[in-house]
Amino acid sequence: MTRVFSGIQPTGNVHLGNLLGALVHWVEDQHRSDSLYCVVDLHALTFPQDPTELRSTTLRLAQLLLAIGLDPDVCTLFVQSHVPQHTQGAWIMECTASVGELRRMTQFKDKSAKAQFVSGGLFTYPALMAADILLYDATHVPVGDDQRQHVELTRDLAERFNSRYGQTFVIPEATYPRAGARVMDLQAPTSKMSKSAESAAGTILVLDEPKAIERKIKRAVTDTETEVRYDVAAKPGVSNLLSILGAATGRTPEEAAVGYSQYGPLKTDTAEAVVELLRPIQARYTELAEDPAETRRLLAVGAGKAEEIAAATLARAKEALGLLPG
Ligand code: ATP
Ligand code: LTN
Repeated sequence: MTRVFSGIQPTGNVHLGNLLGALVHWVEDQHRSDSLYCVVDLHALTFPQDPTELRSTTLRLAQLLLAIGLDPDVCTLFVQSHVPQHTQGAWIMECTASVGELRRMTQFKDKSAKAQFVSGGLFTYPALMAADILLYDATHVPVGDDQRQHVELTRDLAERFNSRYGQTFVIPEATYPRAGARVMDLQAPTSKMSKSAESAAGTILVLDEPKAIERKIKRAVTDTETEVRYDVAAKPGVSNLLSILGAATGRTPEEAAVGYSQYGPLKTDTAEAVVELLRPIQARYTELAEDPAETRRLLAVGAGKAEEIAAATLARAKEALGLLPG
């Protein structure tokens, strides 16, 4: 049996790139594997957060994940800080990783170069992520390209621990979304759609109103030709619209291109497809948002299921390390 684990940080708003590049695959995977999905609020603390905002973003992200189709009867959905084994496992992983290894993480280099305040947690972040994964004996970790190096490090740490202390952790493997799932910025189609983009006009949020979605897609950057063709290098803007249209309607970008000879109709249909894709998600989200107590109940059930697995793995690791049983 495969076991899937993945995490998403409760920072900023979920955009179409997160949805098509990652979250729709989570929804599919839950039916194929034993899956755990985690709102990684402790990872968000690597940068100072406003407490009120963090609390509400964490709850809203969980509601959005439920609205997208994660079914708490099928998968395990929980909040990282609700399962205390994550921080305990992180310490063990910090003591397994070398400073040199952590220093080589490109995400740390990028983020610390831009930050005014660089916390110790930002540096040890990959050790917490390794603990997230290893505590659940995950075999597969669906992530975007940016997390590739962190999953590689997780494998190295698990192997090192196992060879020092005996077989304890399962060695996980990263899985990447199929090609074409990388959604680009509508205003700068050679960069990925991102919550930290310069212009909000290039990013479609999952909770954007239909009018806003239509406006953003209508104004999307294309090129001076008129031909509709999927060619990422020569026509990044048009190709991005075709991948979005394709992903929203279950087709490849090439299939989506058939029948278009002008940009106008392509944009109108892409906007309509995105609005239709998001409509049921937004409706379910609105319902869930009216009953925060129910979401918190579901998260408590998820945390209970997660803790059962995490506690057993942590006990195994502590025993292997020679920590005196309490
Ligand atoms: P941002 O660049 O907006 O900060 P992110 O990568 O930080 O986005 P996360 O919340 O860290 O987003 O990641 C959630 C998931 O969404 C990750 O698996 C990430 O790879 C994926 N993802 C983010 N942006 C895109 C995109 N434009 N296209 C496809 N997948 C994406
Ligand atoms: N670092 C990831 C989020 C994350 C994660 C994980 C992903 C934290 N723990 C475990 C997969 C498995 C990010 O920033 N996208």
